[in-house]
Amino acid sequence: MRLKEHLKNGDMEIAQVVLRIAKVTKTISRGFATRQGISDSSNIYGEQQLAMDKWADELILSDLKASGLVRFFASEEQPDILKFDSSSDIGVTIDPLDGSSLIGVNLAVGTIVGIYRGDVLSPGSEMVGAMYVLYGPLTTLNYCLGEGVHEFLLNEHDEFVLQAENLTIPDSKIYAPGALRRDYLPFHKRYIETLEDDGYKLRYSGSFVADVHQILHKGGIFTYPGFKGREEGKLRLLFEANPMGYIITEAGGATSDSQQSILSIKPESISQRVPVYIGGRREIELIEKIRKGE
Ligand code: AHM
Ligand code: MG
Repeated sequence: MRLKEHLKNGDMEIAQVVLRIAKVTKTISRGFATRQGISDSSNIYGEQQLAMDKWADELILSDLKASGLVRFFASEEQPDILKFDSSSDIGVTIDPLDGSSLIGVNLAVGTIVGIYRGDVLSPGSEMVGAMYVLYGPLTTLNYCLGEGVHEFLLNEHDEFVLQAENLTIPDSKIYAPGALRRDYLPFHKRYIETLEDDGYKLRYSGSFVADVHQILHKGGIFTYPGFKGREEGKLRLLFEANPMGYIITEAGGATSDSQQSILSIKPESISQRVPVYIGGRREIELIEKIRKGE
């Protein structure tokens, strides 16, 4: 089944937005080969990687602006929330290419999208949907509009076709820990040591969207914590933590900043950062318990 057919029983306005973005991600997917290549020096890479980020941002921005479907648009690449001409109240957040520092070494990166009715500066629990596209050996699209997490594969005919419906996060002992160990805060250090003592295996690529995708399929925990010198962490609430947290929560997992669900946080600015724990419920309960017992 194609993405369009899969979306036909839901909110048609939101479905249109998902389809528009899905179409643009096909162009982004082709762009890795046509614009980037796998060659040249690291210096040239640096410049090209940046160009790929901005290019992806421009593509999505101009498409959604022209569509008339979206009123509010916030992107990790833009300083402010943009307001488009539209009679709808749909708000969209975009991380156009998460993990882009890995493009030059051919590891998986992705586009992350949050969807709102109204203001995007709202708690993640108010999202009406989220999706992400992962550009790996295959290009896959996962979406959730409040009724299950579904996965599509970009096939040889350039169509997103259904791979799996109603994904649920399994139980497993995988951990994907960001940040430097020497900068861990004491409660986080205890958390990581507890996982290690319990036999958790390290699986971390440095691409948030790819690492969380792995957790969705295999279980366990992704964390990019607050750390010494930056207690608010690195990852962004609006563009990264909320959409992926929404999807993992809808798949039966959970999310936390170590004290509360990330989805309950009211953002104060679009660039707000947040300590991130995303994964199975057991692992989320554990971090909150350890933090409380500090
Ligand atoms: P980006 O949006 O600039 O790509 O930054 C986000 C990325 C995440 O994908 C990843 O988890 C994290 O930054 C890794 O950061 P670092 O390499 O600094 O540990
Ligand atoms: Mg990012």
